[in-house]
Amino acid sequence: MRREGRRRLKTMIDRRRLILALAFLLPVCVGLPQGASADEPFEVRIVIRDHRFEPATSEVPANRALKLIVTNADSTPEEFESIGLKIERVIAGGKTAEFTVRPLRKNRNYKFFGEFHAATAQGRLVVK
Ligand SMILES: [Cu+2]
Repeated sequence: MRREGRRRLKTMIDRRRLILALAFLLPVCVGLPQGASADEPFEVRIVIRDHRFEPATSEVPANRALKLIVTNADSTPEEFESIGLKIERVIAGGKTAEFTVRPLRKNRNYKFFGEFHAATAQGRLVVK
């Protein structure tokens, strides 16, 4: 009987440990903001305005998929192009285009430009 009691006590302690562990872990999981997970693509928002990119330079994390969201705030179309990223798409005035970019290596730069206004529409991603 004493042995039985000890076993029950041990089970109770194990259960308490489990509950304690869950109590600590749960807020960690729930507390993460949506989209902050490293599995989710990192969002980069770029606006074309007056035939320039805003911002012209965006820092992005290395080794993580990216979602490039490019809004053309001009009334005229622009061709968003990047040779390094293998992107080329015409974005009509007032429209937004999204591009999925593979994880990139650290310390690289990827230039992009607006082919219809290449004199001013120049930008780059800097991978940190
Ligand atoms: Cu082109």
